[in-house]
Amino acid sequence: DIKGFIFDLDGVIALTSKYHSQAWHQIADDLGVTWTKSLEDGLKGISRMDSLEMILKAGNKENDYTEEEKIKLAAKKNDNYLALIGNMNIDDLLPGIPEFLEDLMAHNYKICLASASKNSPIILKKLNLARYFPDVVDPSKLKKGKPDPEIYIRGAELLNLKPEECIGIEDAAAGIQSINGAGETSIGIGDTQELSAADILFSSTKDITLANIEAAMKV
Ligand code: B16
Ligand code: MG
Repeated sequence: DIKGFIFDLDGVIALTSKYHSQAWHQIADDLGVTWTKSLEDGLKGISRMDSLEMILKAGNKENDYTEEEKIKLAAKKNDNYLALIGNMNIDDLLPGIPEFLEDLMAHNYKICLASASKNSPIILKKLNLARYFPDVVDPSKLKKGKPDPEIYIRGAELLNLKPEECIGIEDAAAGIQSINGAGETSIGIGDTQELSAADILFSSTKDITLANIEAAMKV
């Protein structure tokens, strides 16, 4: 039986994924790396330093920067990102998410956050959602980021549940891989092709309801 839900943040709860992309796009332009849709999709769910490595690799520049320079570039991306989310408020919540969280609370499901983002506590506050997430996986304590299963395994542990009692919700292929590797049920939000590994797929957050999930799990 499902007893808990583990949420990704960027791209599932709010459209911050768009701002992460814009912030990295600026850095890629500065570095002279061509920005493509596949690079943009590949960065979703990936930690800050791993994202920078991916961008440098796409431009064959992985050996051109010292560790110190890389840390500065990553810090610059975060400054770009924080500027972009400066005016974010509850209007930036994805449709259906507040209702779904209320419904989960009403049915006594356990809830936790498994975001790769070190900014997620600020964002939960800005979106007035902190009360739904007493449990948040700390991404700075992980050995490996998504697509490794560690973050979703840690989420189930925080909830005191077995992986098979948990559903993970993700917008990124790396995240779905992480949920599946943890032995949990995966829900993908987005594109069928990009998220073909998801156990259940919804095209929009509007469709994530307990009734729709129950129906999909019986099939
Ligand atoms: P930060 P998620 C991920 O969050 C984003 O999808 C990814 O684009 C970002 O690089 C990563 O967080 C790290 O974020 O730089 O804020 O620590 O999708 O796992 O909620
Ligand atoms: Mg995401």
